Amino acid sequence: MPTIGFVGIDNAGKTTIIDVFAKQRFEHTIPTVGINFEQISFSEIALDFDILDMGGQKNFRMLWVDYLNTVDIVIYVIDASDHKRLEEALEEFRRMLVITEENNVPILILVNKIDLPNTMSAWEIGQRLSSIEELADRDWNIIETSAVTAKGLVEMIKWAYSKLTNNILDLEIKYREIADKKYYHPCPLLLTLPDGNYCINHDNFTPVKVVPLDNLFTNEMEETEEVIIDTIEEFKELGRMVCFNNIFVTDNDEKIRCATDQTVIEVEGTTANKDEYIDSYNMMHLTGGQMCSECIYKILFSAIKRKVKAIAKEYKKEELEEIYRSDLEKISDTSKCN
Ligand code: G3D
Ligand code: MG
Repeated sequence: MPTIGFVGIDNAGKTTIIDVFAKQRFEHTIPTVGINFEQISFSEIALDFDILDMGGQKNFRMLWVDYLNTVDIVIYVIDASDHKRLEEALEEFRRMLVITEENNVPILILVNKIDLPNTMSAWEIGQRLSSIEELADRDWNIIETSAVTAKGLVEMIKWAYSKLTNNILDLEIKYREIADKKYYHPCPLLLTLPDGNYCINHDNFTPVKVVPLDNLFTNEMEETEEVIIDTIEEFKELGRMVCFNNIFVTDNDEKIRCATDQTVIEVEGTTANKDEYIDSYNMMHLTGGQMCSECIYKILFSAIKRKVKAIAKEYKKEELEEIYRSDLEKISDTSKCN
């Protein structure tokens, strides 16, 4: 089984990124002690990876020497928001290059936490890297990622796949095209319940009526329209935006929309971004569909997390922890849907 080594100084985000795939949820991480092993299966591409999560704290970095010789590729994670520790991250990067020189394994650099404000870009960090002599003869690439919004994670898997198999991983959303618009059905924002209804909010269960999209474009339009209008009214009374069972995008759209009333899809005050949606849809497929609700919710709630981080300075530590905890409960509580 091929092995990917995740390396980088502590707090870069290695464990969080691995957890998105291995545990399919976004949780608080605890600092990695020593080395963690994970195995990840991508059912869509029939590929299993061993993952080595190498503790980045100073005491554990000597372990890199032993383990880096067992990996097939290295993913080096840098915290793009931590300007103060960039030098340290680059210094350890150089050390990693020396350790892996003989095996000459390909290296992917993740400029991570790109969702946070005032981050360094892949271009800026790439400039710094290009002056490192030891990197000159290596096969390397650099991308921006976020374990919170899932940005770049599909690209990361595509890169790993191509290095390990010499094939290109082709991931495309399978849309249906109707009336010049691309539809995905059913909307993955909805969790299917055993009784055929859908649950749109993990924390606040509401059964959602299913309105088949095809009827919108047939002679039965009148009746369907009534159903839609009724349902929209019903949900307006509940004070909540609702997507039925379809979403659509046009090439010009940046946000994803409900196919029935064309509103931008919003859950708990957070709008769903098309790119983030596409990334998470692809991740869902890579993991055999298991990621659907977790991943989508992770993305939707990431905006709340971003807001919390942005106003962090105005809060006391305890207040912040409380907000964080309730956010995380919303993300992970699927009990009311099941
Ligand atoms: P490490 O394994 O490289 O040491 P961790 O790092 O995965 O433990 O992550 C350290 C902290 O960074 C965690 O915060 C984690 O939630 C956060 N983090 C990881 N990736 C991202 C990201 O892409 N964006 C943002 N905003 N935060 C990220 P906590 O608060 O849990 O200690
Ligand atoms: Mg860790």
